[in-house]
Amino acid sequence: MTKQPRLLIDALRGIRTPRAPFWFMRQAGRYLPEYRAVRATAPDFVRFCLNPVQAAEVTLQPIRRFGMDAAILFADILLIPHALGLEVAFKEGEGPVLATVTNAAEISLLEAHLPAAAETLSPVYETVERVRSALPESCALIGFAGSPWTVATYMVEGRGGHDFARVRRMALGAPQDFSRLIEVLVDATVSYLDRQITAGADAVQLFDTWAGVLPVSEFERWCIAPTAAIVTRLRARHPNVPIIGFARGAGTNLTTYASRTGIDAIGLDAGVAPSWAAREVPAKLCLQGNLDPVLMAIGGSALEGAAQTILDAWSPRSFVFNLGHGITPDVPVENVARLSRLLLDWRRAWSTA
Ligand code: 1CP
Repeated sequence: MTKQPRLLIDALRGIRTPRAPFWFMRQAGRYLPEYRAVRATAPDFVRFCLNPVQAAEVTLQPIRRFGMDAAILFADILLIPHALGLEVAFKEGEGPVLATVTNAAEISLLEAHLPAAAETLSPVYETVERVRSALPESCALIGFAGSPWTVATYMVEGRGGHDFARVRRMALGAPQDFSRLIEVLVDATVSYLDRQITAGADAVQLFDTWAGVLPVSEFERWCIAPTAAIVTRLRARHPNVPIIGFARGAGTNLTTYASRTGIDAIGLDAGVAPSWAAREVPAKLCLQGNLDPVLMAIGGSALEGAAQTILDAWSPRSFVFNLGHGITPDVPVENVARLSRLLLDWRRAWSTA
């Protein structure tokens, strides 16, 4: 047990903390000059993620500057396809490029890599150990993985979110093959997150960045069911480690996502009105989000006003302040510092309980 309480973990467990804990998606990254300096010395992005000294350093950088309540492990959701033997490259200005998975034979090849996949990623667990021992006791460490649907979109499309025609066609036209792919990803993700938790992660987040691509009729099968399977299996091994689910763009599907996946906290994107979430998400779930990241680039009273709207709407509940999506490279460091100060100074009005 920790001596000092971790605000983030309390909030994720449903406790109304004196102030809202905060962290920002993609809080390590290209908007920070000290990140760019480390990045410039790495041969490529995958090797950067698998270098525990460098990955630990960039995980800690935003905490030193801004004092967030949580660090998020520096890694990438595409390390699982890499560990399953798929070629993954990050091209300058182009984002990730992957060898594509198109048929049953290629899925069998991935399956063959499954027993060793979690072990291939052991440098990540060393990063977790290094970060946990360097972090202030009161700061939580969040481990993460992509959700199977989102990771599968990259594996079938071969790249990021431009056109989801191939993955949609595979899910609808070859559902048996596609569900095998999803099962491989569920297994790999459970082992990977299990190892992150054993190494010292205090909570984990599942990123379903492309959940919004799924029509209602397929949302249950490809988003909710695999997420619920991961949650059930992780919880059996680690009953006290909170799990955050982030199904970006899921809109009205969020209510079933919240109630049927078994997650402890729900990450919300900026398309969700804070007042809607306060009303519609079951009270036992912690809310996390959901400031428009563009406001982080703009700053000033627009940023502070929108932050205040979230604080006011969610004050009666347990919540974690975050962005609706990741910080972009154009965000001025000063805006992150300003918002962090505002959040560190904020106090819950207990009378609204
Ligand atoms: O050269 C660079 O610096 C590359 C930029 C970058 C960074 C900083 C990539 C490539 N990944 C990361 C790190 C990363 N990725 C983290 C670490 C924590 C942090 O930065 O604070 C995390 C949590 C992720 C997760 C991730 N990767 C997601 C889910 C979250 C989200 O933003 O929706 C996704 C979709 C990815 C894929 C990916 N990796 C990198 C890029 C540019 C992308 C997105 C490409 C696309 O739009 O499809």
